[in-house]
Amino acid sequence: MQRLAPALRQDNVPLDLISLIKTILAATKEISFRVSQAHLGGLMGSTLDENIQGEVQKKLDVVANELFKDILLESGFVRAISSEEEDTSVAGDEKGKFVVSFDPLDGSSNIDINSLIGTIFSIHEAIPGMDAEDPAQFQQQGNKQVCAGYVLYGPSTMLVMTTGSGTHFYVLDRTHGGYLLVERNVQVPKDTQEFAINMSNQRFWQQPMQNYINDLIAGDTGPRGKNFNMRWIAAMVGDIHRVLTRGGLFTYPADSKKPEQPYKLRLMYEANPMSFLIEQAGGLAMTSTGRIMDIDPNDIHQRVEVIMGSANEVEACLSYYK
Ligand code: FDP
Repeated sequence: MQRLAPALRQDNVPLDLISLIKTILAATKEISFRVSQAHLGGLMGSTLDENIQGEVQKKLDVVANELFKDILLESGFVRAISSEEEDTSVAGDEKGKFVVSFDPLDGSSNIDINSLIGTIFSIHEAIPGMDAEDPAQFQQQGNKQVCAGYVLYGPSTMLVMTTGSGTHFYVLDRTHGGYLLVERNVQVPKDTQEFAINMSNQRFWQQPMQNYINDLIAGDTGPRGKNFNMRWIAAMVGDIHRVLTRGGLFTYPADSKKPEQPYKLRLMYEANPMSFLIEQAGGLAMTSTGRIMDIDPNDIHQRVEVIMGSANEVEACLSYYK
């Protein structure tokens, strides 16, 4: 099995980006260890704080965020970072070539039940001549990402990453401490009979999504003429991993639960990196009105509607909005 650095060189990834990726992965190895220790390390439960988005921070969220922040800002490769757990972007090295957005631990509600969680990251080149302090560094579309990935802290610790030459799977080999390539150019099957959505929000969805899901549930007695299965891990990182592994449709649609906040997932460190991975694996990553990676970001914590996965099923879903 190939080690990470030669696999990246094979994809012609520049050396400075390889160095940054290795820096990110160093942090994930420590997070993987801490997650596996859980109660033993006294890291279960919540802090007394909320992040800027009003979500209660778990102790592991905070630890993972500090680890990432420190390692990235000390690396010299990074002009600025933005994180789910930071109110604003944080300046790094003025000479840093990259900006990094990350969700240090996605799926926080799974922490306490010893279930799937992961780290998501997205890398852009810094805008030449723009100050590290300037939050406009992050106003770049997803289609400008030079790398995106996630690390899943499951029964094995897996890295799923793209630098624009396909989406590849790696596994952390604890015997030598590095990530090994286990599957190159993963492909999301075009068709699927599996979908992932939080069904408890059904009454709050817009009519097109209500109609689409009703037709999936009707199965072979409805217009789709086939039965569908539903899966919901409740951590985007886990649900997208299943879609990349065996296909499926994942959606977090617009809803009217909180009228001031119609969308749940965040563009910069959830939707964009997952879109890059899904598209590089032959899937589609859309909102009901267009491609996620073509959205012009206006805020580091911007939220967005997400419909992604097997290409033909995403098209089928979008046809209900026409
Ligand atoms: P979490 O809040 O547990 O961190 O955006 C984060 C996220 O998890 C996603 O990973 C997940 O898909 C979604 O929220 C689940 O939210 P709901 O339980 O509110 O549907």
